[in-house]
Amino acid sequence: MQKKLVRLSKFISLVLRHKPESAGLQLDPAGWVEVSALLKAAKQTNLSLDMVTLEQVVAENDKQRFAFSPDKQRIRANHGHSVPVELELSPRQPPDQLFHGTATRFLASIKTEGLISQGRLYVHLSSNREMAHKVGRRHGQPSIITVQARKMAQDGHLFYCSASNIWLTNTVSIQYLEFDEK
Ligand code: HQG
Repeated sequence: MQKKLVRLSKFISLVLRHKPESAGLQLDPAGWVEVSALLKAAKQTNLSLDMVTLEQVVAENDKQRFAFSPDKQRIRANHGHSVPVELELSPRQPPDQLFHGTATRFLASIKTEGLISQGRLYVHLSSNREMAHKVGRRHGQPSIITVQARKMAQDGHLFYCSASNIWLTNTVSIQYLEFDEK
């Protein structure tokens, strides 16, 4: 993504996931806002964002972070929320294993508490190690944790798959975790 689009994507992530009020916006219960309101909010923040550019941000986004409603009148974030939204995803059968990238400095705590969603609504999991590695790198020296997802699902835990292909679940207790380093 071009630098300009990355900057816009960060602004949109902030308002659609964490702080809509900071831009004078309010998300509906499913996380949507009117596109016209978002464009107006960007303008008030001195960001140059029009519909053509917004379509580019959505289409070229490396992680498919945002989705338009079918009529393109509304937009929402596909994952990453800290504000309470009901994404209306149906529970899905996960693959046998999913992966979580984290920083090595968090491992001791994770080995005690399991994976917790911290500020976000869900624990976010990747379907491949490469993606998990990238996610972990954002926090420091990366480490990949394997989650025995199918086993968890068999035990009654729910999994959702976002429109951006990220798996979402609640707390993952330590019995389902496997660590790379011994
Ligand atoms: C860690 C990005 C200590 C957890 C990514 C993570 C993702 C613990 C950090 C999405 C812990 C939270 C979410 C425990 C979990 N003790 N640390 N018990 N349990 N943690 O950013 O998963 O680029 O809230 O391992 O791609 O890194 O923004 O979560 O390191 O899909 O679109 O606490 O955000 O997407 O960090 O990232 P985050 P995340 P975007």
